[in-house]
This record gives sequence, structure tokens and C-alpha cells, in this order.
Amino acid sequence: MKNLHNLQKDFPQLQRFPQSVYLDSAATALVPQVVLDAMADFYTQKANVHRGAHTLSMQATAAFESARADIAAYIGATSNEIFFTSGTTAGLNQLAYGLEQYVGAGDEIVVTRLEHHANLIPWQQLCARRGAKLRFIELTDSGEIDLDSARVVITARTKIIAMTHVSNTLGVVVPIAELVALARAQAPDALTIVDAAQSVAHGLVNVQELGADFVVFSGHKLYGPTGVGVVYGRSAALELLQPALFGGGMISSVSYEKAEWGGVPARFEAGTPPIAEVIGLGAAVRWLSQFDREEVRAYEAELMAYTLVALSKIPQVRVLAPSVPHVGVVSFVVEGAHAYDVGALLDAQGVAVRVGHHCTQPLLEMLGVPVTVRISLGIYTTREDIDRAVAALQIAVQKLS
Ligand code: ALA
Repeated sequence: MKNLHNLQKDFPQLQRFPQSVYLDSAATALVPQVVLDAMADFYTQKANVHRGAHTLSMQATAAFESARADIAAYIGATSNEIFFTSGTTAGLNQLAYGLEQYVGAGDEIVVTRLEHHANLIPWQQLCARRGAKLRFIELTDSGEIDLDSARVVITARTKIIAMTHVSNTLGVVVPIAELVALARAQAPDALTIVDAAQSVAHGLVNVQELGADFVVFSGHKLYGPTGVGVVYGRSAALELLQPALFGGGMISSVSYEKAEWGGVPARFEAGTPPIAEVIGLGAAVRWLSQFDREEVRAYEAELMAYTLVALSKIPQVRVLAPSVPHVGVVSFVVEGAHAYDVGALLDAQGVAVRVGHHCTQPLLEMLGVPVTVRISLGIYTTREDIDRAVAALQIAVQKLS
């Protein structure tokens, strides 16, 4: 296994901007050079997949399918259990449309109070189209999933449970395996869907361990390119999913009157797929697979604990959900200062963070905090990065208070 030290040299952006501190990996992670090389390799020998009888097309197909196999293996799945989309948002929308006939009037869809808009609005819309009801699993006062609430909300009427794995705003981990078990016991017809956008880069996604029917994530949070996402589906669940996009590549036969769908996963991949991006994501997971997953988890957990301690030493900083384990992200407010001012002063000192509602407007409104500053970590983040960011934050706090 490759050592976690000195991996920063693999990332061109870190080499190019050594004075900067990048703490926005939850929005989009940096990419190692091998990803760019793999994409350039495709574009310098460019051809479409699954179509041509010529060598370039066959080579593109082989690279594309080999990437599919490696990406599937990275999450404990097989090639015929995943299909590609343009990202988590597209994947969740494709599920919401593809399961439309599965949900009827009076049925219920359950989500948590933590959801990113991408795992909330598609279900609001599906409920509106089908006359179904959206219900919410509440949070405890500390910001974790309230399992008592889940026991009440998940019932025989539940047809879909869609839940984030890690909150992109609070960093709180949702106990997916427990909720899936609860669904099996209390809601025999419920399909379980996991938004793994924020967990997949932190070594937390093994679809066998999660046990959910569908798991969705984006390539660009996993050290891969933008424009590619993955939907995993258990074979039985994929049989229930209808295609939501129609066109080339997803059929077995077409007449002027009607069409028959191809097999899985082809029927869910209408049109030319994001070929270079899939090949790039394949390179990203191969790069990531060089590291021991447990070691990555332990390193990131230690760095997050270090970050929380450092933040707790600034009296004006109030961390959200301070008493629970955080994965990847931590949000905070600075008493008496606007988050955008804090973000601007950090940026002026070369520290990149995200500020805003993080596409979780209802969650932050519920918590009484309209916007926060968010620090997020990647595999390349170091203690020195945190020290520099905290020093910059101290300066920002002094200026603003
Ligand atoms: N969903 C991404 C984030 O939380 C963009 O920043």
C-alpha cells in the first residue's frame, strides 16, 4: 500500500498554488495528475464507445468498461450493478423519475432533515406528481438522526426512503445500515436510496455493508472529474427502475411505433456517455485504491478532531453539531460577523472555504443559522493546512469583531 505522506505532489493544483490552503473538497475535490493523463489519453485517441467497428472505438469501449469494473469494485459492486449519470443530482433525479410508477396516491416517501436540496426537491416533486406524502426523520438536539423518530415515520405506507450518508453541511454520519434494517422490518415495500456524495471519498461506501437498494455519488467529490456520477442499484431494485431518459444506446430494438429496452446498465445510459469522465474517474479510484482505506479513515478522523479542537480555541467561533463525530466537513458561525465576510477575509489570505447555505436551506433555517462557513478536508489536507487556516481565521475574527 502507498504511504499517505507526501501524496500532495500527485496534485497539480497543490503544486501550482503552494501558498494556498484548499479546504473546499466537499464542494469539489482536487484531481491527481493521473486523472488528467487518463482523460488526455482518451482525447488523443478519441472515439465513441459501444458503437464503431473500428479499433479506436473498441479501445475506447475497453477503457470505459474497465473503468466501470474498477469503480464498481471500489464500492463493493459489480459492473452490471452501476450506471453512469452526470453527477449525484442527475442520479437522484433519474431515480425519482424512474420510480414514478412505484409510488401512488397515499404512499409515503421518507427523507431526513439533513438532506441536500438534490435529495429533497426530486422527492417533493415526485410526491406532487403522484399525490404521495413526504415525511421527515427528525434530528436529536445534538444534530444526529433520531432513531425514535425513524421508527415512527417509517411504516408500511413508505415506498421510498432517501437519505444522505454524511451531511454536507454538518458532517454528521447517518446510520444507514440501521435505517435499512428498520426499513426491512417496518416497511417491506420501501426502496432505500443513499446519497453518498459526501461519504464516498472518505472510504465509507461499501454497498454490501450499507445494504441499501440504491447508492448515488459524484465523480468530482472522489478525486475524479466533474460531469460524471454513479448510481448503484441492487439487481432486484434495478428491475423495478424504469428508464427515465430515452434515445440511442439504451434499446434492444426500435420500430416507428415502439421500443424495447436493452439490458442493465445500458437501458439507463441513453446517449453518448461521459466517456472521458468515466475513464478519468476510473483512474481516480485506481489512484485511491493504492492507499489502505482504514488508514485513510483514521488519518482523516484524526485531522478532523485536530480541526475541531483548533476551532474550539477561538471563543467567537460556534461549531454546528460540536459534540458528534464529523466526517469530512465542519460548519461554523463567527458570532457578530457575517459568514460571507469571514469567507472573503480567509480568501484574501489564501484559504479557500465554502460559505452559504450549502444547498441545505431548510436544515439551516431549522437550526436558526441562515449561512455558515464550512471547512472540508480531503486526503491531501494536512495539519499545516489547518494551522494556516486557523491562524487566518483568528485574523479575520479580530478584524470583524
Ligand atoms: N454539494 C456540494 C457541496 O456541498 C456542492 O458543497
